[in-house]
Amino acid sequence: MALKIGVIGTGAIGRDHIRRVTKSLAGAEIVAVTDVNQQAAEAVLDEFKLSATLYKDDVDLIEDPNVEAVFITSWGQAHESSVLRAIEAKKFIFCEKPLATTADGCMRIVEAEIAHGHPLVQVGFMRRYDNGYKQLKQAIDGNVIGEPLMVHCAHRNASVAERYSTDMAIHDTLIHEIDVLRWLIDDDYVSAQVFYPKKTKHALPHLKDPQIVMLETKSGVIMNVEIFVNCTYGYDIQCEVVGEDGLIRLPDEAHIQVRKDGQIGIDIGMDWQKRFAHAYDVEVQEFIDTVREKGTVSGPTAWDGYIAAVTADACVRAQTSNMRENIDLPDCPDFYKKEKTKAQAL
Ligand code: NAI
Ligand code: ISE
Repeated sequence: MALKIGVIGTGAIGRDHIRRVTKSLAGAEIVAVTDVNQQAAEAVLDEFKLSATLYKDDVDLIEDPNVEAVFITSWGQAHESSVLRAIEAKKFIFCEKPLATTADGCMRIVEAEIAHGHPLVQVGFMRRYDNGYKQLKQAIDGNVIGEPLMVHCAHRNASVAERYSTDMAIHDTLIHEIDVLRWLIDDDYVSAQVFYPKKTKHALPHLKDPQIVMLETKSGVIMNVEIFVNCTYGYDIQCEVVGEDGLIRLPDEAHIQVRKDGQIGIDIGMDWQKRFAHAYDVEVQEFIDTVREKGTVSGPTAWDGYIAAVTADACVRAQTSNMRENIDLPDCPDFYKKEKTKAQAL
């Protein structure tokens, strides 16, 4: 039987996940949708010729007994209440990043999931499913470069919407590196610091762009991440890990090389939808398969969402203090330690 999914938020990524579930993945169907912009939801139903129920809000959708799993792809501020309701209704949850916009909000979700007693929540940190990052992880775990010492990254968007603010460079953009670097190095953060290079003429007056964030881990690894969201030339994700015995670098997506008009060119794309298309497919397919076949979830957890939020908060503090901000992380609850071990065995 196909997994019956209800989608809350049918904007850019909600629509994209509906497309992949409907057109390219196996084992699931969209049975319900909702969006505060009801016309947007209707348009998506029409576009994919879905006979799903259109609900006026998330509460009714979550309570529909026909909905077995919920995709939360609304704006970040709306995530917490939908996740908490879905946990209460014992539905499996795939929630886009951020899990919640505050660390306290993420902690409320962690506590609700622990009280429920079984994992229900997967957070949409899709980079863990990207082939390139998986290869980096394998190399680090296989001791190919010895102990990692430094990580140099860039997260560049061609442009951003007018509403994008300086702190969104952390909560909305850097949050991907916060999660994936901690997963790669398997170490927690202890401090964060932010630097502002010369500002680009392409950023609106209210936005500081680019920014450089320095993160330090417990074992002393230093990571510098350039966030540049008006780089204009394309969507460009770079990651280089320098170890004691060598260096590994995230590969670019494989695309043909075009030699034309006296130049050599390789398409790098203009947005995240294209760059991480395969990672989103794998991430969502694994969610579907794990829920259907094992009655659980196995991807990035609510605890990972909480750690990312605490780290992001320290980075936001560092944006204004111009100081090195400490990151104090509590111990991982046994519930998530056990679930991590189980997920690795799946
Ligand atoms: P969007 O603005 O294109 O779409 C969000 C949709 O949610 C809108 O249609 C809006 O009307 C709807 N919405 C807002 N509050 C709602 C509520 N309470 N109930 C129902 N619908 C509601 O935004 P986008 O880019 O699709 O982002 C959505 C989420 O996905 C954000 O949390 C964002 O950070 C995340 N995201 C993740 C990406 C990734 O790489 N994993 C990429 C892009 C977005
Ligand atoms: C967006 O919300 C994403 O999650 C993209 O992956 C990221 O590159 C972009 O900066 C965010 O705004």
